[in-house]
Amino acid sequence: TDVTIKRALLSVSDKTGVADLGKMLAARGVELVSTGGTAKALRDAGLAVRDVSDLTGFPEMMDGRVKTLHPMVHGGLLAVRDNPEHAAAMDEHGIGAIDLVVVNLYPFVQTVAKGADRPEIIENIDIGGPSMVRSAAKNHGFVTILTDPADYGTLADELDGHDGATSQPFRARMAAKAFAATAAYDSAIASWFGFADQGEKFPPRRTIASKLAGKLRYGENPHQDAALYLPEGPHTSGLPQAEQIQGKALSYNNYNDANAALELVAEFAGGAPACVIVKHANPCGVAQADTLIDAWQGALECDSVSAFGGIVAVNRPLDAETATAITKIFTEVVVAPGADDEALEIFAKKKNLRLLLVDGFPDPRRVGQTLAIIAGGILTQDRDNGAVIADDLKVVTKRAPTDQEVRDCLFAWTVARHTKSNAIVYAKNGITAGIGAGQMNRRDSSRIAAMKAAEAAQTFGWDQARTVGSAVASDAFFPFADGLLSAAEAGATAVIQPGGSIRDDEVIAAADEAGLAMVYTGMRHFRH
Ligand code: 93A
Repeated sequence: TDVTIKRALLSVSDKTGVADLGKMLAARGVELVSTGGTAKALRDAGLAVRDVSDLTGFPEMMDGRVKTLHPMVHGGLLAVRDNPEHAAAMDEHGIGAIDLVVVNLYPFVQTVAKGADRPEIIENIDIGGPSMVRSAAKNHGFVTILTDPADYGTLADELDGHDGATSQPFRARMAAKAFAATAAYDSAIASWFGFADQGEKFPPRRTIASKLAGKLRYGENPHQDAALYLPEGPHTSGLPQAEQIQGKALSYNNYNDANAALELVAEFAGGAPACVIVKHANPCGVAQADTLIDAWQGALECDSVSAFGGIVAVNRPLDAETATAITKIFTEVVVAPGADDEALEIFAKKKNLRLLLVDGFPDPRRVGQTLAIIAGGILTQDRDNGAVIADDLKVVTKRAPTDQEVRDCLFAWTVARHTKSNAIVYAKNGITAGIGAGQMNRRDSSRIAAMKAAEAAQTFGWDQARTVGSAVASDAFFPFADGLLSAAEAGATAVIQPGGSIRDDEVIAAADEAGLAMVYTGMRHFRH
C-alpha cells in the first residue's frame, strides 16, 4: 500500500540538506509544517512553511521543551487511518494526518563530547523528537519517518518511483532505522547518567568524552591515527599544559613516555635535586643528589645504554652545566620546571630536542581514574595513589635496616611503583643501581636489574656494582625465596616489599640467613 505524501513535519537539529529536501517536497505540492529553527531555515530558502504552533494552537514554550508534544501532532502521526474509530477521532478534533516526519535529534553525544556542563547536557536530551520518531515509526503502515539526512535523496527516488507516494517496504526500512536511532540515542543518555551519577568518581567528561585538543601525527605506530584529549575541570599540571620551548610536536609515544617521567619526578617535587630518565614508559635511571648535575649523572650511570634516545625529567630549573651534560647524549624530550637563559641557549643548539617547561608538578597522591579499553568493554579503576612512609614499614627480619637503608628502601620503592611489573629496583645512596622491568617472573626482573648494575660497573670502571650494599624494592611480594636470594647474591643488604605471600616464612628465613634487613609495606604496586 503506497501512501501519498501530502503533509510533512520537519524538525531537525542538524539542518544539513533540509532546505533542498523542503524544496523537493514543496515542488510536489507537499504542505510543510515545522518547528522554530527548522521553519526559519526553510523560509530562508524561500519556502512556505506552517509553524507547528499554528497547528497545535500552543506556542513553543519552556525553552522549546514543549513544541511538538501535542495531540494535533501525535494524533496525526498515530492514527490508524483505516480504523473508523481513529478516523472519527480525527474528524471530531480536527486532527489532520501527517504523512512524513523528518527529525534528527538534539546533539546529546556531541554536547557531552564538547565538555558541556550538566545543565547543558540535560537540556540536550531530546524528548519531542524521539516521541515523533517513535510515533511515526510505529505507524509506518501509513507514515514515513526519516532520521538520517543521508536518506533525503533516497526519499526523492522513492517518491519519483511511486508517483509521489512511499511504499510499505520503504517505510518499514526507514522505521527500523528510526528505532535504531532512538535506541542508540537513549543508550548514550543512559550510559552518561550511569557514569555521571556516580558523582566525581567516574565522570566520563574527564575520561571518555573530554575535549579534543588535537590530532597527533600518529599513534604508537605510524599506521595508527591518534589524538590528544584534555580533561574538563580546574587547571591541572601536566604535559598538555606545559610550554614547549623548542623541537617538533610531541608524538603519542613522547606524551606517554614524558608523562611517565613527569609523574615519577613529581614524587621528588620539593625534595633534593632529582633526575629521571625514561625509555618506553619505564625508568632506566633515577637519582637524587645535592646538585642537578649529580642527579643527572647518577641517573645516566644506572643504564647509559638505554638512556640513549630517552626522556629526561628533572624537579629543578635546568642550569647550563646540566643542560650541557644532557645534550651530550641523544635525548628526545626534556621536561623541567624551568631553565635559565644559558641552559636555554645550550638546548637551542639541539633543534630536534623537545624542551617542555611545566608550571608545576602533578600531585602524585591525587585522586583520579585510569581507563583501559578491552575487547567488548572498558575497564576503569582508581589511579594508584597509595603512599608508604617510613612509619608504615614493618621490619620482619632479625636485623632492622639502618637509616641509610631505610632511605634507599623508600627511594627504590618509589621508583618501583613507577616501573612496569614485575619491577625490581636496586638503589644505593639515592641512585638507582639497577632496574628490572616488565618481566613475566620476578626472578628474571631481579637478574636483569643485577645484570644492568654489573654492566654499569664495567662501563664506568667501578670495582664493584652499585648493587653491593644497596636496598632492593619489589613491587609485589616475592612468591619464592629465589628472587630474594638473587638480590642477596647481587649484594643487596636491605629489602622492601609488600609481603603477603603464603611462603613469607621461607622468604624471611632466607633473608635472615643472608643477613638482610627486610621491611614490609603492606601495599603492592602492580603496574601493567
Ligand atoms: O525539547 S524537545 O524535546 N520538545 C519538543 O517538543 C520537541 N519537538 C521537536 N525538542 C523537540 N524537538 C526537537 O527540536 C527535534 O528533535 C529537533 O532536534 C529540534 C528542532 O528544533 P528547531 O526546529 O527549533 O531547530
